[in-house]
Amino acid sequence: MGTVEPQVAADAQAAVTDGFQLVIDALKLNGIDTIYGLPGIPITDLTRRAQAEGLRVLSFRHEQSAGYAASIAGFLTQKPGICLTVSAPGFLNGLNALAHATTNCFPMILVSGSSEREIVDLQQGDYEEMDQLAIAKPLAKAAFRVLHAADIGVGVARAIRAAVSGRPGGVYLDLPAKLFAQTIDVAAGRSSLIKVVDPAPRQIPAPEALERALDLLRGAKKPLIILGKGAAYAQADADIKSLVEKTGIPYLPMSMAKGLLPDTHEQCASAARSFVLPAADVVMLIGARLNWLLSHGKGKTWGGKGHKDWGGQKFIQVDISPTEADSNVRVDAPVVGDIGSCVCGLLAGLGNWPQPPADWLNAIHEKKSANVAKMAETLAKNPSPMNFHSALAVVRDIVRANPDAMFVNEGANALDFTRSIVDMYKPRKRIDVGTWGIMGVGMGYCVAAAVVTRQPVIAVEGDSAFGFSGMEVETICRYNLPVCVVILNNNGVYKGTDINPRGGDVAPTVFVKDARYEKLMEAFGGVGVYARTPAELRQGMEQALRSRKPTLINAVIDETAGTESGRITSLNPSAKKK
Ligand code: ADP
Ligand code: TPW
Repeated sequence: MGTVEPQVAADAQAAVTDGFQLVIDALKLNGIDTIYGLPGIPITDLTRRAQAEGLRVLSFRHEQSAGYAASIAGFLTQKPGICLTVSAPGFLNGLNALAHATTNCFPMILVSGSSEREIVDLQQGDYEEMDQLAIAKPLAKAAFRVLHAADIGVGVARAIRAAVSGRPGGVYLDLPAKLFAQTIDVAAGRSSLIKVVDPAPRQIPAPEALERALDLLRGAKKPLIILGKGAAYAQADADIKSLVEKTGIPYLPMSMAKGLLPDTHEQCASAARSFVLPAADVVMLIGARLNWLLSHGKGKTWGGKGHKDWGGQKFIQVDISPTEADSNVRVDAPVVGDIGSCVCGLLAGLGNWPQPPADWLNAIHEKKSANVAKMAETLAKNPSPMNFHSALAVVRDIVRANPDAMFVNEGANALDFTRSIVDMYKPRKRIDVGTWGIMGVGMGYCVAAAVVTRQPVIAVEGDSAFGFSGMEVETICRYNLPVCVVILNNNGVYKGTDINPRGGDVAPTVFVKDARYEKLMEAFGGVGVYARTPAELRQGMEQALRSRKPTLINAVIDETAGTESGRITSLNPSAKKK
């Protein structure tokens, strides 16, 4: 081989691109500006180079938190949240979040590096060997692997389309280590990339489906609308508000749909939930499934005689998934399409809409008033030590004064009480445990919420719930995010008073008493607050929102407060023999 002139060598070098670069280019071309991940073989250089190319690369302490962050970024932005992990164990740590995204209908792409295919497939024991694609498939909406640099553009395009089109979900993209260093001609690389056109196409509902739904709703004596997180995701806020207000129909927001219309809205029936569900005759679900969170549309919650009996309601279901209707009970009027188009179609067909019968509205109003008054009495009490109610009365005031703040919530009692006490005023502010009632989303959600919305974040966490992602307070401090974590600390899972009848170890639900969680935040330069009274809690929260400094408030509450599993005690299997 002869020697090569230096200039020629430089030109030759400049004329090729590699797998690292093509992944970055493909993401950027599709408007993706943030990666949530954790570096290591084989993706460390990908994180460095992505950062050098202007992508925001947020590094977490555990892939699960990075994954949850990506999933909720997807929910908030309608763009797939990207989680980047290393092979086998990193991939598995991220997989929980991928499954969570699929279950919750959030668009997310888990991108994992993987080991050498030839060795993995012959099971010869590679570094972090695992057939990741096969493992991801059942938990993802779709899963792809790219073997050649020239296919990176297609791989990323397919992943984006799969994540955001139709019912959104989690997508897995497998990138073997060898791919990153592969080089191809720059021009060929450039032309292999795909800018996805119309990644989530509108899906227009059939006119007869709209008519069927409107006919059913028009004839109802006791109509009810249920808004789910699909409705929040759809970002059709103004039309949803119009539909609710023009029809005059009372509505119930599911947890993450709170604030789609302000919870203080006259038509909001949350405070009369147990009255309206069994009493309603026609129920229109908009982006909500009749899963366990709605008692499967039957049973006593819905006025059915027995555990599994239909309560007699007729259902209209507005959903993008054509197979969702009839999943639990008969749906008389499915309206299949994207919520924006469906709601727009419903609005157009309203005509001269008759308001719901006054006796229905009055009955709801009465129940609401009575329940609100009862709750106000409870909230006004100031017991010592604090309990869930007296602490949450403070949180409720702070959220009312800061309606733009994002709100993260997880725990059992800490979740259930907060959901019913703390009103939300704007769409997509409340993000929580979702369809699975999962613990561990907390700090990952805080990071993504702060980064995506640039608003301050308030997180109300059970002490157990917080522990699942607690180390990410370092991440919050590192990026100096305006996050105020409030731990409702009752010394354990559900509460802190269980006793081990045999002595020795403490009971499985009990933690170290009077743990000083606030010091964890101080360890990384954030602000820690130890709050034993509502006044101390209020002061801490106000200061956190003013300063925008990472803050953790350890709100000590009565360790006897709380019930097993919060409001879902009945889901615990109970043995006949104790
Ligand atoms: P919740 O837990 O709030 O009751 P679910 O997660 O059970 O809500 O239901 C959300 C539903 O919304 C899913 O069935 C999903 O298919 C649907 N969905 C999500 N995005 C859209 C959209 N853009 N248009 C129509 N339906 C959607
Ligand atoms: C991934 C089971 C549900 S709620 C909860 C656990 C462990 C914690 C409740 O205690 P906390 O709240 O947070 O202190 P509080 O107010 O009731 O005292 N693992 C996962 N997800 C779930 N849901 C569990 C376990 C669980």
